[in-house]
Order: sequence, then structure tokens, then C-alpha cells
Amino acid sequence: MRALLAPLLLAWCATVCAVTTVPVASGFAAPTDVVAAHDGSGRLFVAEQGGRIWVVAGGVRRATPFADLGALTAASGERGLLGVAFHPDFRDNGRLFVDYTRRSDGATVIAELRVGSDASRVDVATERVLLVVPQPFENHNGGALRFGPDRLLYIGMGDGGSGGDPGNRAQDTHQLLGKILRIDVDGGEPYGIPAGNPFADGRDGRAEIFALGVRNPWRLSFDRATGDLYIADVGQDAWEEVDRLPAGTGAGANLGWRAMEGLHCTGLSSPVPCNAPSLVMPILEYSHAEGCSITGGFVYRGTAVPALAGRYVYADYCAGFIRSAAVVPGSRPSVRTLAAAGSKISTFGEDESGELYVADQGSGTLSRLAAASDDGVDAIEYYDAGLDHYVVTSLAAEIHALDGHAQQGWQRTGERFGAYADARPGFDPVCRFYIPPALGDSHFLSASAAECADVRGRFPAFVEESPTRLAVALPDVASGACPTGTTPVYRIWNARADSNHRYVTDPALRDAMIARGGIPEGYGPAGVAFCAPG
Ligand SMILES: [Ca+2]
Repeated sequence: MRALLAPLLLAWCATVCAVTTVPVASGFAAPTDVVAAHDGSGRLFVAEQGGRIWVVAGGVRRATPFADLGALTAASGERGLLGVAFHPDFRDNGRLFVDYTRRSDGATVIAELRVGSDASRVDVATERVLLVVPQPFENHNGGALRFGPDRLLYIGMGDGGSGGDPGNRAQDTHQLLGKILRIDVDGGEPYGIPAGNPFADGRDGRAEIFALGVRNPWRLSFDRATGDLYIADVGQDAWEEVDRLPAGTGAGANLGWRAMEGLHCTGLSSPVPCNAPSLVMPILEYSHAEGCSITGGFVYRGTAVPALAGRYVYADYCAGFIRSAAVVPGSRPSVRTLAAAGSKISTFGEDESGELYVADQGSGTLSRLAAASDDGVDAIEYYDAGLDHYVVTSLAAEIHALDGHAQQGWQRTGERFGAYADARPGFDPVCRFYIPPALGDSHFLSASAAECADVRGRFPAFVEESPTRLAVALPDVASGACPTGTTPVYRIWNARADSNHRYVTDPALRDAMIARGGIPEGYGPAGVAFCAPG
């Protein structure tokens, strides 16, 4: 049976994973960062390892660089201009921040630059150095710079290099290497220490430290809907990992290196032992059988690629794959390899509207992630304990809002089913009704045109939300069987005054709900409501 199922699952992935890339601009020499200024200009800024920052506007790369730090920067191997971050109020104050390797001694410099009267370029003479971190070896310089939703600047610092963190620096709270740092660029001279930093008073560690135990965090990002911090930490010989620190948490978090690489013990000595309960474990990892160096990306919060809604997108520099992962606490992460790939993907960027870009060091190209015409989507189930209600949605904007807790306290349940984003041969469009609170405050999905017409006729108070951009297959009317390659989805009504429906693929969950008084609503002997691709 397993042998029969495998090709079907692959067939679904070939459709749901068919995200593609569209080249935007080319000719970049070793791009290291792609950032937006969030000033309403729509510009993207592409940093190069050698020290230049280019502007891409309206899909066109400007002829002259926005900034050129080449005279300041050592650029070889893992050294160079590695990170750029615009102040949250850049439009008003013209301030931006850079992370680069200093030409004179290889130290990491965090510096501020300012745009003058000419908004199209930055004079490097405006440089104000905030922080200098000496580097004992040339590799593992980290380099990610991002402002959090708390308007504080987060800095990814590598462990200082060599191999195996010979100085045990990542676990040494009195060193800045092997840490995620957090400073307040508006609160002091040259910067302030946020009161919430774990060693803010400097007694038990350096005040700039936010989290510790990282090896070479190559890109960190904040989920713009939830505020969660994602850190991709490049592994040594065996495991690449992604860590997540939920919004408002993470101060003092110990991410484990060098006691651990991913979920595995390194055998190296450490003040904190492997698998200590105090360590924060990665949310996902992959082995060097699959790649060799993770390039961290973003949780996708755009609308152009519905198949990626709410999924963390990342890549491997060596293998060239681009993957996405949905991580629900208590569930195994759902990881998909996208059809889009590159040669040496060095960084991702997010524009002002949440669309994602990927920079390929092999081709020097900046590309945008885009939906392929045959993309599938996930219909994702959420539950609100306060309302005791379930809702399922495949719409990117709704997924972002529910993930961001914009309304009530919705949480993902881990239940999902596949669907197509648009009508296609062999699949039927889904109608979705919203049942007003007085009548139950629920959503009702049907792929049956006859049932949709019946609901419209009998329940004029139901609000029809369309177009849903969702298509699934109908089971055979007589047998209730689903077409080959699709998964039965059961619709269960809770049979209560506060009417609610759930759409589940797990027969055991269906049976448990029926045992609690739920009413199955479907076709044929098995009560299948519709059939999801995959
Ligand atoms: Ca770790």
C-alpha cells in the first residue's frame, strides 16, 4: 500500500510545490543581503559582499550604487558587507545600519550611515561606528541585521570561527561571539541596552547579548504577522537548523551550540550539557546528506504565492534547493522542496508588501518568488479556545491575520487539506458561507453546486464569501469514493446551537467527533464531503 501511495504524494507535491522564481535584476557580485527601506518607495536594496549597496526600483537596477563601503571592507570567504537594516523611521531620519568586516583587522563593525539631501545615495563619510567585535578567525562572522517589532536592532554574531568553537565562545556570556545581540539605536550613545536583555546590568554577561549558543547565524528574520524571530544557524559537519523564538520571548535563550548541532550532541565540552532542559531546540533541521549550509529566509506573508502562506522559506547554499516549512507546535514540521531552485542562494529579502526575493550568488541574480499556474494551496484549520470554534481557510490574507492573532486567539490545530487555488478540470469550486453569530457564527464549505444552491435558497441570512479561489473534487455520488490521487475530507457538524463545522482527513478524529455527538455531512456510505488533491 505504501508503494502505491508514494507516487500519489509526489504528484501532489509536484503541484503544490511548483512555486517558481522570476528574475528581477542581475549582475550582482556576491549578493549578501536584500532589504526594503519601508519608506513607501518600494525600493529594494541589494548589498554585495565587496561593500556596495544597489537600489532596485520598479524592477530596474539603478546605474550608480546607493552606497559603497568597499574602501572599509575586507571581502573574501565569509567576510564582507554582510548585513543592512534601515531604521524603522528611515523615511524621516535617513538612518541605516550596516554589518561589515573591517579591512584593517578583520573585526566585525556595526555602524550607522545617513542619507543626506540626496536621497538616492549615502556618503560613507557619515559613518558612525556603534560596535566593534574582534574576530579571532576569518570565518563565522554571522552578519544578519534586523529591526524587531520592538524597534530594537538584532545582530547575528558568529562564534568567531575555526571549527568546533575552540574558545567555547558561544556559551561564554562574557563574549559577544556566538550570540544574537540586541541594542537600542535610539536609546543612548552610541546605543542603549534594552532593559529586557538577560545581562542588561553587565554583571553575569555582556549587556548586548539577547540569546546565546549560535554557531554562524546566516540570516535571521521576524515574521511580520506574529513577531516571532527565526534564526537559521549554519552547522558544522552534520546538521543545519532553524530556531524560532516566539514574539516577546527569547531573552536569554540558549540555542545550544557547541554542546549541540541541531538536535544532536557534538561531544564537545560545554558549560551547559547536551540536551539540558534549559536549551531551546531547533524547530527543524536537515542533515548534510541533503545540503551543507543553510540560508535563512522569511515566513511568507505576501499574497502573490498562496501556496506559501504562513510558511518559513529557506534554502541551502550548497545544494541549491529552496524549501518551505509549516511549523505547528506539537506536530511534525511539514517541509516541502519547491520546484524553484538556484545555484548558490546566499540570501532572501522581503519587500514592503511581504513578497519574497532570493539572491543567487552563482548567477548574480535577484529573483522574486512567484506562483506557478498549477499551484495548489493548503486549507489550514484554526481553533479558538475562547470561542470554542474552528475555522478553515486557504486565503493568504486570512492566514496571516489568524496567525497574527489579529482576531481572538486563533491557533493552528495541525489539521489541513490540500486544494487548488483556482478551478481546474476534474475539480469543483468551493462555495463558502459565513453563518452570522445569531445563527451560529460558523463557516460552511461545500464543493457541491446543488448543495450551494440549496443553502442559498433555504438560508438567505448566510453570507456567501466568494470567490474563495478554492477547488476540490467531489466523491462519486453513489459510492462516496474519492478519485485516485485525492484524500477524503469529512465534514462534521457539531449539532449545537453555536453551530460549527470541522473538515478533517483523519478517520479516527472523525469517529471521535461523531462519538461526541457530531453529525457527519457527506456523500455515500463513508460520508465524504469532498476530496482534496494529494
Ligand atoms: Ca542550536
